[in-house]
Amino acid sequence: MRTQVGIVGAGPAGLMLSHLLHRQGISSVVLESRSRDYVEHRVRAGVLEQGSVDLLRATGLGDRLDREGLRHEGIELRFDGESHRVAMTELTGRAITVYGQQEVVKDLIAARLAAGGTILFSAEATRLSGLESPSPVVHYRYEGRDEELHCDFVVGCDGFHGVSRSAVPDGVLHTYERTYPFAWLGVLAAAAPAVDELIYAHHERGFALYSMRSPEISRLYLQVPADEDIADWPDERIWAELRTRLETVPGWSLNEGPILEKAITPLRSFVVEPMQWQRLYLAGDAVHIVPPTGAKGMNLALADVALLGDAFAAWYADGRTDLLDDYSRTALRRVWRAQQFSWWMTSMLHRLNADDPYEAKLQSAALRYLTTSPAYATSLAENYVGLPTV
Ligand code: FAS
Ligand code: PHB
Repeated sequence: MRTQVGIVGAGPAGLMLSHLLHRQGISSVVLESRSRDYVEHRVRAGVLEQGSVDLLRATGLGDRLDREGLRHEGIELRFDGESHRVAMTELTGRAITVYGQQEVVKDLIAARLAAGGTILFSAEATRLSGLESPSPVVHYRYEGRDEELHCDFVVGCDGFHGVSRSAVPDGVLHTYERTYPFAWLGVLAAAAPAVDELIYAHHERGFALYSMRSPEISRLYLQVPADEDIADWPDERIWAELRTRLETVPGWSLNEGPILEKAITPLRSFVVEPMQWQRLYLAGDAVHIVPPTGAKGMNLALADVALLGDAFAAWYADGRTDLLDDYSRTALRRVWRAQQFSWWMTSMLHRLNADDPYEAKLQSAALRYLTTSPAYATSLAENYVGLPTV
């Protein structure tokens, strides 16, 4: 098989890139190791920055998003038995939209297939070769056979556990990493959200987050130890802990309902530099991971490929290499901004080490300052809704 841009991974990054390239008349093939049903039902992120919403609308993918997405102009911080709203739109003129990652993925797959695009599901990329040559190859396994995809460029959008990053020879990439001694236990529940904006709660027993997917579906998270076993968390224990950490203001209670899905996700901060080697470009979770406290994961993936889409368009239209050469440096500016913001939100809102009361006091002081300093609140707000430029 031959195409101009070979893309490994049908997550938000890979699918959006294929969509953007198509709009520029550039061919691409997306190889995805899982089935279509699996990727369309995988529960992950839920918050779209203003820039991501603008990108989806500008590329013809705004209809269902505008119909079903929930626009939020603020978030709530809960700590020390109080709740404080950060009026993000008032402070920045921009907003977020709550719209599940799997909905973004469904819309992108539908758009690609409707436009005659090629997405091979259950096609696992096994290795990359010829990346130093003008015609690299993606080797993949499909329907029991070893196949080859010949292309001009390969883009690794295959997430943290993908094969693309490991195709770069040793010594080329620099890895920056931070792991956290805690994880998130996330649940999807058939319960109408008791709030119309997200609640970020700092509690002596640990962090909690009240989010949602629709007027019928809530999405809630609890900070748990990194080595926690989900088997130790029967539904009733989850609800009891959520009540303890979130029902901290008088007269407010959360809505409970059947838990549809629950999982524990480790928290990690991770960046690989550069995001390109020879004819291989890397985007999204394949090169950077943020703890989800800042709701940046999916948005960074979309921002990376928005840059790449323009860079490939300049190459194929005018043979320009400047945008391709600048891709890594330009993308990394936004990546490190999001890394710092996500680490800051995580450090301020999670229970760090229980036997250090001084640290807990510092966290309360930072949270209180957010409620008294418009400048500090604006800093949180502008990072949360997404900075137009970085
Ligand atoms: P993705 O991981 O979405 O997509 C990569 C794709 O590549 C996958 O479909 C994978 O199957 C495929 N692939 C891998 N290896 C391959 C191979 N060899 N051949 C072919 N295909 C291959 N962010 C939030 O803001 N909120 C959350 O609650 C949240 N929850 C998360 C939970 C989990 C378990 C994870 C891993 C991430 C979560 N994130 C969350 C972050 C998430 O949103 C990511 O940032 C986002 O999925 C990144 O998108 P992509 O880079 O496209 O990678
Ligand atoms: C989510 O809705 O899944 C979500 C929202 C905000 C976050 C992380 C996850 O910070």
